[in-house]
Amino acid sequence: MNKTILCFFCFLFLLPSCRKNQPEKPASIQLTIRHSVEGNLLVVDTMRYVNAAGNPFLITEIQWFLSHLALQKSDGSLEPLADDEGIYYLDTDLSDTWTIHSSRPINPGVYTGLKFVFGLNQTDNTSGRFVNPPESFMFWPEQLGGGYHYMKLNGKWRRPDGLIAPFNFHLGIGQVYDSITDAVRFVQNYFEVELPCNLQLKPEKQTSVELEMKVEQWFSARHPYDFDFWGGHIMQNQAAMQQACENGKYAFAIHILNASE
Ligand SMILES: [Cu+2]
Repeated sequence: MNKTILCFFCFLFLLPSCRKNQPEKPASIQLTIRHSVEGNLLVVDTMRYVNAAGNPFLITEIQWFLSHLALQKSDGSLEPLADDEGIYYLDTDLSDTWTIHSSRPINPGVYTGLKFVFGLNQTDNTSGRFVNPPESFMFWPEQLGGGYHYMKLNGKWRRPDGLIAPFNFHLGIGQVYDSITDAVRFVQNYFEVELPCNLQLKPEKQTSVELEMKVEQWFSARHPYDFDFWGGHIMQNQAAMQQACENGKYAFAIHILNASE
């Protein structure tokens, strides 16, 4: 066999294996945040909702952070959507905060879950981190533990005496005060959310996913949250914030919208 023919056969033999070694082109993902009450899009500023404790209430706005957003594989490994801490500020009044795009190449493949931190973890939650509004407006007072609100969920409820009272359902670092010395211990109230899904990301394709916050769950999932009992301000009430966070773990759902061709 002459050398040219031999080389040609070698080339044919090597070609498929060369192809196999080429890395797959990355995928991308777009996450849209939807705030709902009992399955319907949140309608603000009207007294149309009643929570599990029987309080008629309205919502004026919701501002919150989610961070460390990542897709999860069946072996538990994570594919983060960003190279940094992946901190996102979401605001029912600011529509441009409702969409999150992956900012790094995402490995194509099958993912079985979406994972994120509600709020900011202890390492990320440092005072002065955000210098510009709206994020900077989320600061949490230094004497209450510092850093930032995880969430400001603001609204009003109708008290049994008929008066409409404002509530600041605000979550952040909690405090436990020693009854004798009055020394304060801070409590990290952030929590992780894991949402199972079956997501197949294809090379060079953008997949759209909806992350739903089921607002009513904050007041009902595990504890009927009673505004008449807790009052309108809970930033210094760790018992109330704990109940809220235990409810909040069940306030999220994921929906796969489409994988664009
Ligand atoms: Cu507050």
